Formats: sequence, structure tokens, C-alpha cells
Amino acid sequence: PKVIKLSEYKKPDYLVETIDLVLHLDNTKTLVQSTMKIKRNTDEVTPLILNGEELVLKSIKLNNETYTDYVHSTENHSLTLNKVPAEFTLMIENEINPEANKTLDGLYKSGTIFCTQNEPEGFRRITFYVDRPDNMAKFTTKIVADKKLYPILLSNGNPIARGDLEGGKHFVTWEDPFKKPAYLYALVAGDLGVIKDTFKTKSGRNVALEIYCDKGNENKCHHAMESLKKSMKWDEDRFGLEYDLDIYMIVAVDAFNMGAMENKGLNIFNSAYVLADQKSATDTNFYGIESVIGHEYFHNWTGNRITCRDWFQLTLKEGLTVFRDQEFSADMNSRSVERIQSVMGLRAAQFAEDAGPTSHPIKPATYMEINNFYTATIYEKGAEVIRMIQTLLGVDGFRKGMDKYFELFDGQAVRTEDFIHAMSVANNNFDFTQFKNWYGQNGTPLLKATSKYDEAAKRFTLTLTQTLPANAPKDAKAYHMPVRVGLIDSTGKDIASKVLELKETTQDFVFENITSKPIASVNREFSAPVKLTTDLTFDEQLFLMAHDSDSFNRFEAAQVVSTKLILDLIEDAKAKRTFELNSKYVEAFGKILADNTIDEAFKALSMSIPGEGVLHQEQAEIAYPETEAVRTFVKKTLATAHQDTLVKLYKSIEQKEYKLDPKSMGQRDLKNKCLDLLSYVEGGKYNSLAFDHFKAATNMTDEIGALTTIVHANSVHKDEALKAFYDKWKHETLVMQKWLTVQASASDESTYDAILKLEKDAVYDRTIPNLVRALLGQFVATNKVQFNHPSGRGYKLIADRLLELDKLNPQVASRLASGFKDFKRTPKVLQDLMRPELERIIKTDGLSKNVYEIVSKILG
Ligand code: HT7
Ligand code: ZN
Repeated sequence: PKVIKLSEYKKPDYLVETIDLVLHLDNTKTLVQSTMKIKRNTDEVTPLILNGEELVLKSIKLNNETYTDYVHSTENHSLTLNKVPAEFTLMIENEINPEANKTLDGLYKSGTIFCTQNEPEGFRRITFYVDRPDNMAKFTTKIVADKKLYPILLSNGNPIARGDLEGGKHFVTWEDPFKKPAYLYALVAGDLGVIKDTFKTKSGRNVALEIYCDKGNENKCHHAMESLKKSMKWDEDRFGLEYDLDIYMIVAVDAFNMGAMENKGLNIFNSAYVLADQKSATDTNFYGIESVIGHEYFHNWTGNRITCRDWFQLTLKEGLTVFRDQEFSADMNSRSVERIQSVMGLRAAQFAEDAGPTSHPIKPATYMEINNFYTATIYEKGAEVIRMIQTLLGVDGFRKGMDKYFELFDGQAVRTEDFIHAMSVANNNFDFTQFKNWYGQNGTPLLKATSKYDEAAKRFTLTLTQTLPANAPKDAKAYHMPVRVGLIDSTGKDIASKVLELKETTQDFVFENITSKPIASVNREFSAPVKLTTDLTFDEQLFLMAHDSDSFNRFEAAQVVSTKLILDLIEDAKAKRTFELNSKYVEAFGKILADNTIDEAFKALSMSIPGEGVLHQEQAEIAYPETEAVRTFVKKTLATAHQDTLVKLYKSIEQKEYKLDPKSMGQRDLKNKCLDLLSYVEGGKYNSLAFDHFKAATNMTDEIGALTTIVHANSVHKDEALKAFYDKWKHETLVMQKWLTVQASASDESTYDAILKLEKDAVYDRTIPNLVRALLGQFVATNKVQFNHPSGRGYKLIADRLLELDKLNPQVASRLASGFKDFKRTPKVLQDLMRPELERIIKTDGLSKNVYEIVSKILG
């Protein structure tokens, strides 16, 4: 496959000014009539090359005359019009088959609903077009469809006409007043349920809000609606940004490749990020819905009003919008919990990606398949880079930069440099020259902090040293990073707190008038996305764990301590030495459990034992079974030592009614964490506690929490609980996804057979990405021991499924392929089993470029 390079960017030869679409919807033969006003955009006279994939061309007319001087290459996915004037009207008719489209890209059917997904390059599967984001046009759409089957017909903008047609058909015409790239185009048709509301903007306009879903699910849309109104208000308050159309619609569909899509005025969502009620959705689901609703809404300004010049700029809209949604979540919930969760997510997914074969900078220089670049790096590391800009400029300076960004670039398709330019001009020409290294260099930087205290001079010196990781480019340069630091005295009080700007490889930062030896708390709030090491002793870390005023670093200290202990124990396990868990750590853990001044959510987070993925990152050769065994041992030791406290804590939390506020969510999390830890106590002592919790649950957080504990502990109640859950929920696909995940992630030997059986269950459907992710995706990502089974059966199963899926949906297949990313750090005996599977995949005829790109990088 061809490699696309940022350095070869050329502006489009032709621009589409307006496009009027008429779509005659039909399951297998949808007729698309497109009328475009097109203008040449270069001085040279060149052919017009349109993108088009899986389209049946019917006719072409140029300025109303039949046009024949063209080449339609189905192989190159292009339609070349050899000679066209400088300005003209082009009419193209083509046919598509939505029902056969299982890629979920372009126009397709999700159950009975027609819907679209056009980012990044789906529109070319609807009609022939200059399908790139720097081609911005005004769209109108007339949708024609059977009135009974598809009473609701939606597209972007405002409805301007509607009426009945013969043959039981009807039509609605939509006009979007804003110019936009085709990736933001959307269409939906179906017999949908809806809830409606309104939002009054700060300038007093009323915006109609509509959330569509399968009929019968309307009652599950209220949280999404509340989240939408909160998002609209928050963007006005925090960034002064007001919604710009009279209607905002969201449609929930089951067959969807990602979380949601920010199409102008007509967001399309994976139903998992819309539908929720207490009984069927967890607190994590509710939290996720608020955040994704926010994310897509915030794109209206950061993504839609100002879009990307080309797909190399993806982080321009995604990093910035993730930063905005994280800030929104922090303001709506608990700022410290939000920050800890975001960083845990970043570490688990992005740090792993950035250290592996598909590592790339937030602004990549090349790609084969852009769909492979909707990654944790572009999104989450991109958001960290934006956060660093805010830390450097301050919240007010950042806001000024945002205002400037809209003032300079509204309505345009721009680059990350343009964003930085706006931030700089709005802040006395702040020098971002070195900061820009964050955009073009891959790999997680290492930061070392060492300290020196001169008692006589009352001087404390903190030395910060940054090192670039081994996989960084050869010519990589030092980063400009904001490092938030606090100095803490022996009573736990902050005696200094500031943001240090590290620019050199090594820099000394001197603090004067420090009267006693302090402890440095470095990289507070995780101000720079780095891997930090310090010269703090074990006892000093325990001190931070108890006293740091920065909640992130208090959490972090516990992670540092437990990670170090676990990694040492893994060495013991490999050498077949007996294990012993450091008693000071066991004691400190108990203190946190017993401390009534710590709020429940933070306590629950502090109980997290570093995940397998994070621990694997620290190992040159990954010891899969040993890592699992040690994590189990640590949990068992902590649980056994503190079982009375855990039971007391568990029992102390009583919830009379179900509330969705941060406090109540924290309580449920803590209660479930206690239950889970207790399940590690020898002999199944707390099996019945978990089973009772399961049976008494009045909400999904408790129900699935208990089920997970029961299944993962291989409790005597496992089969009964799984069956009861199935019988109760088999008609709700979102809940069945949880049921599949619980089983796929169980590290038990029986999981492999269970997966084969589950694939045949009526609730499973491999054309629905959520189900594939819930079963196979979870198996690969979270069940490291079974995926890396010494027989090689885990590899073979996933390779088989991946090849089957690649024929249907290459995006889903390539996500599965990245599950093999630890190939080079897998022990040799396992590599010898994994390699033939990877080679089998890459040698397959007709393999998608999505999978090819990932597997070729893994094989190196
Ligand atoms: N901007 C969207 C990215 C996207 C996508 C969404 C749904 C289905 C397929 C997709 N491919 C790319 C999602 C977002 O970041 O908001
Ligand atoms: Zn986004």
C-alpha cells in the first residue's frame, strides 16, 4: 500500500463550492444524484480527480451536457475527468448498496436504520467527491424514502422542505448554512423514537434538542439530554462559545465503529454512549456518556467551525477536544478523580502504544491508512500537549489564545501550527519554538528528579533531567515541559509550590530560604506526560502517599510504591523464590482503608493495584503468568490482612436511594472494590457476600460489579449468577456486551472454550463492533495470560477471527491486530507461536491496508 506523506501536501486542484444531493433510499440500490458547483484552485489546467469507492457510476453531466471523457478506476478508487473548465456544474448519478456495506463507513444500515459515517474518508463511499477536509462546501440534501418504514429523515443543518410523493414515499430537504468538509456530512432515516428539549443560548436563541433512538429506548435518553444541556452551558461559560444552528440532533445506533461522530448538527452515536438507566447502565457508563456527549458537542467549534487542513492535523481537533471534554468532566464531577482516571487511561493505552511498534508522534509524518491513526496518542497525548500549553500560559492566557484562534481561523481548515500561533500572539508572543517538539517526536520522555539540601545555606536544589526514550527519532531534541513542583515539610505542609519550565537536558532549580529538609513532590497534577523517577526513599514515598496536598501525587505515590514492589516480586516469581509483601506497604494500605477523612472515590482509586498492562510496560521480556500471579498474591495478602476493615467499610456504606452524584458514585465504587478484594481471601470465605450483593443489586454498577467478582474469583456461584444475568438481560445488547466482557476477561483456563461457545450464542453478532470488542477485543486486551497461552491457541483464535472480520470491517480487524503489539517483548517460545500467525495474516490475499499497516509494523 501507498505511504501518504505530510511533506507532500498540495492544496486541492479543484474546490467544490456547493453540493446538492438527492438520495433515493433503498436497501440494496440507493440512487445518489449529486450536483456540484466546482472551481479550479490552481493556475495550471489539470484533470479533475474525484474519490469514489464501491460506487456504481450511472451518468455524468458537465454544465448539463453528457460527459464521456473520463476514467473510472475501481482499483484506484478514483474518477478522473480529463478536461474540465475553470468553473462548472457537475452532475453525477451513482448507485450504492447500503445493506451490503458492513464496513460501517459511508451509508449503511444499522438494523432498520439508514445512517452514515464519513470521517475520515467515508463520503467517497456515497458519491464521487474531492474527499479531503480542506475542501469545504455548502451542502443541501433531499432524502427520498418510503414513508412508513422511514418516517424520520434527517441530515445536517435545517429542514427547508418536506412533502409526500407517489408510491408511499416522502421527502425532506435539509440545508446546512455552514461550509464544511464532507467528513462532517450525515444522513439518518428510520422509524425512530425521540425525546425533545430546548436550550436557550446566552444570546437568547432557542435551540431545539432532539435525541433519536430505537423505539422503546426513549426513557434511556434522559441522561444524554441532560449532559447535552450541561455541555452547551459549559462551553458558553468556560470558552464563550455558543451553538450556531437552531437544531441539534443526536441519533443512537447499535452498529458503529467508534464512540460517536460530530457531524454538523446531527451527531451519530454508538448507542453505548447514549442509552442509560440505573438498571442497565453502570456509573462508568453514565460518566462516559456525559463525557462523549460533551466531546462531540465541543467539536462544533473545535473541529467543525475550525477544521483540519489534512488528516496529519488530526490532533488539532481531537487533542484539543479531548482536553475540553476532560475539563468539562472535571467541572461536572470531581477534578481530582477525573485527573487520576485520565492519567491511568493515558498510561495504560498511550504509554504502551508509544513504546511499541506503532509508536507515532501526535502529528505523524506518514500513514498508510488514516483510520489507524485514531489513536490514544493523537487523542490522549494530544490532550496532554494542550494541557501543557494551558499550564504554561495559565487558564486566562489559554482562554485568550482560544479567543484568538477563533478570531483568526473561524471557517477555515488549518494546521496545528496555526493553533500554536494563536496561542502565542494572544500571550505576548510566547515562544513555543521548542515546545513544538511535542508535535513531531514520538516516545514517552523520561524525567529524573534528584534533590540536594544545603542546611547551612537553607537552600534546596532540585535537579531535573530529561532523557529521550530509545525509540525517539535519532535527531530528537529536548522538550520544553512544565513541571509543577511542591516542597513539603515534615508536618506535611506545602512550603513552596510552582511550575518549573524545563528546557535543557539537565537543569537545576534552586529554592532559597528553606529552613528544614523538605520532600519534593514533582510533576503534580501530572503536568507533563512523562515517566518520572525520583531519588525519594520508600519511606518518603509513603509520606507523600499520606500527606501530599496534591491529590494526584498522593495517588501516584501509592502507585510508585506498589509498582516497585510488584516488579521485585515478579523477579522472585521468575526465580521461583517465595514471595513476601513489604509489611510497611501492607500497613500503609490499611491506613488508607481506615482513614475516615479520605473521600470514598479517592479511597477506591487508591485501592487500585497497578494493571497488568502497566506492569508489562516495565518488563523487557514480559512474564505473563508471573505478573498475574504476583498481582493475585498482592491482592490476597492485602485482603487477608485487612479483611475486617474491608468488611466494615463495605457494610458502612448504605445507599437508600440511587443517586448519580460524585459522592454516591464514589461510594458504589468503593463498595465494589472492597467486595472484589475480599474475594481474594483464601477458601472462598466471602463468596456468599458477593452473591448476596449480586442478588440484592438495584443498579447495574452493583450487579455487574458483583458478577465480575464472582466470575473472576471462580466462585461456586459463577454458573448460577451468569445464567441468572443472561436470563434477565438477554434482550438488551448493551448489557449482554458486559456479560461477554466479564467472561472473556476471566483468566481461567476455561475461558478459551467459553469464547467459542459465546460466539455461537444468539446475543453475539460479529457485524456489530461493540460485540466483537466486548468478546474478542477484551480477550486480547485484558486477558493476557489466556491470549498468550503456551499452546498458542489464543494467537490462532484471534488471527482466524481477524481474517474473517477483515473481509467485513477492516477497521475492527485492525484494532484487533494491534493486540499483537507486544510481539517483540514476548518470551521467545511464545514468539515462535505468534510469528506464524502474524505471517499468515500478512500473506493473506486481499488483506486490507488497515491490517497490513499494523501487522507489518509489529513484525518490524
Ligand atoms: N471524530 C470522530 C472520529 C471517527 C469516527 C467516529 C465514528 C465512527 C468512525 C470514526 N472514525 C473516526 C470521533 C470523535 O473523535 O469524536
Ligand atoms: Zn473527537
